[in-house]
Amino acid sequence: MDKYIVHTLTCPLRTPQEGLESKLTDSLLRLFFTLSLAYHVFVTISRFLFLRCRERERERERERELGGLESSRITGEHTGEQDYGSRSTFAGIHEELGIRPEALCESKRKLVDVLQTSRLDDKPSLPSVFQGPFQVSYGPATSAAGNPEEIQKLFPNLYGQPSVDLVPSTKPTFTEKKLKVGVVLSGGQAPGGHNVIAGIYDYLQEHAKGSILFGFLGGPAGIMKCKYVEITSEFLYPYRNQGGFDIICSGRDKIETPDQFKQAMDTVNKLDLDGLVVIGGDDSNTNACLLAECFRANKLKTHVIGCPKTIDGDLKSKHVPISFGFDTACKIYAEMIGNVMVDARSTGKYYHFVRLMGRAASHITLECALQTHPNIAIIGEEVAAHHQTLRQVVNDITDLVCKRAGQGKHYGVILIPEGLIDFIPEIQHLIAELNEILATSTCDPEGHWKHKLTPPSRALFALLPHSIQEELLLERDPHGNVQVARIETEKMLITMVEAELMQRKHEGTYTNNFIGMSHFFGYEGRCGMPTNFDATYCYALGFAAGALLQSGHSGLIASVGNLTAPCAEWTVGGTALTELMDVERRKGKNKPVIKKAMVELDGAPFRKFASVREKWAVEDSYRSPGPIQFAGPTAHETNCTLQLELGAVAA
Ligand SMILES: *[C@@H]1O[C@H](CO)[C@@H](O)[C@H](O)[C@H]1NC(C)=O
Ligand SMILES: CC(=O)N[C@H]1CO[C@H](CO)[C@@H](O)[C@@H]1O
Repeated sequence: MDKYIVHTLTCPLRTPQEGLESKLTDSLLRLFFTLSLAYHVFVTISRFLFLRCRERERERERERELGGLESSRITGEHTGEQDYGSRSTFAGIHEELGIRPEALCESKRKLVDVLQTSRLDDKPSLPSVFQGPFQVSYGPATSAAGNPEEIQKLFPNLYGQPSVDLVPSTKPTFTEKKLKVGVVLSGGQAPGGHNVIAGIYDYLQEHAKGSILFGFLGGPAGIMKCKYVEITSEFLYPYRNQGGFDIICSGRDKIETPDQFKQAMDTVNKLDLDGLVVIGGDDSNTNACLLAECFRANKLKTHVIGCPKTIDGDLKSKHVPISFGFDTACKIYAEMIGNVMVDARSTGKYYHFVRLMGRAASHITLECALQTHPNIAIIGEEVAAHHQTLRQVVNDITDLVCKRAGQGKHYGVILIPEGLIDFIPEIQHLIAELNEILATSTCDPEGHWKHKLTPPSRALFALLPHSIQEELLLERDPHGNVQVARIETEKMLITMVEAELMQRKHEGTYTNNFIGMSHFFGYEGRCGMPTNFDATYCYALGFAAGALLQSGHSGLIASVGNLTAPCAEWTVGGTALTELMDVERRKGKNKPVIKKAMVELDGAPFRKFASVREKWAVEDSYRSPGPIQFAGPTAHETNCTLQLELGAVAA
């Protein structure tokens, strides 16, 4: 094209014929130029529009990540949440991406692993009460975990209802009327969720043939937007005894506003539901109770039953001995910790600092310590009870490093609960001050802003490693607050121990080398194939939920007890959700909450740990339990926390 232009422009002599031709050529050329100009303008504008769209798409993506979508199948990756995000709009995202939620579930799970496949046909045992006809036996009227008058005001239709036990009877007591039931997975994954759904499904098939089970897609958003699938036997099969929540996926939305309650009512009316099972942690079960109250107050026939789910182990009470997923997650972490211990002893030169998931409570760290016998396991609740400072925690670790060095040991394993920072008051003060300061001003590079900190906070800030200082200043959530959970405590402690050892080197009290290795075990444990215990426990919970709905109960959490006995002797029933509740003042309003169960320092598991930890600190009593077993001598162990709490083994 360029050549042609050059040619026409440089042609010196023209005949008239040529003149006409060149005029024609000129106008053709002009037309061509115009067209090409228009084309360029068009391309530029579309490019601009495309880039803007992409930018907006990215923004939306970021919002979504903050919202903590619980589906790795859609985003292709985990979204870094751990209950710190606020909202997700799972169904909305499907619409935006043009994905039908139904299609998501049409792409049936394909199992290619021999072990996974072999687990599919493993039918969990059932408590003996389900072997024959049973009836309901009621306990005394219940109260609340705290502020009973307030709880009564918030739940006038449910408050005080008795807990329920299923007991054998001579003849069937419930009509086998067909039921329509919905189920929803709410919050972070925990191994065994699929078996709860399998339990509900099988219960309905066995005891109310012809019943229908709907699975709401993507968590509570699925209820609000009425996005669901019907769960059939073929659909369910590839998920039996498997980890994950991908059968219907989960989400973190809460049904909170009057509008959202209305949407939920519309959905259960539209589907004509007799029951709704909410599988979730403390917040989700609180939400389940609010729904139960709302449906009853509005005279809907839909009953609501909760199921205790969370790997963190902080949802428990007298009647709910444990939440599902805890057992599997701890065994997965214990395997990895055991491996790291063998590594420590093999190389002889590393200190492994392992941070474990579990949010505020240190149940996971304690259970893993009991299973693996580390040199140190920090228990957040103890740090709080003794008002320990960060400096003291660091000094304790450093002292042990020096002591072991004296024995010629330059390695060790240290377990750190994710919630440690929540328990050190001085860090809480620092964070509160930072939130305050950063809300109104920015940090000048010269550091003048630091003078706004109180002297103790300023001293603490100066003590922190540079990377942690940056995390504190830069990583904020959408509300502008420091993201405490993102702070890599294990790295922080390594750096601080290094600094302290350097100091001691100067003083001549330590002469060796210290190499710290950091680990965070979290997501690795949330979706493992459930242990025999979790698989069986969850299946029983599903049966319990089915039975509670069939017997016409609402506002209860399915509870299966006597868990250290063989499965046949497990007790089955439901506990009033209001009995687990207390009120908390949030934003000037009384909000019902299920109190998180923290590690009790006078409880058997902690006492057991406290009695042996000094030995573990200096001697290497490492225990490497290996991978989860489904058959063989250790396949049916439930472990330490539960055994000790229920008094099955002496502390
Ligand atoms: C719990 O299990 C034990 C066996 O370990 C059994 O003797 C007891 O009767 C069971 N308790 C209940 C309430 O079923
Ligand atoms: C890891 C661990 O401590 N496992 C224990 C689990 O419980 C059984 C008893 O059922 C014990 O024998 C195991 O040692």
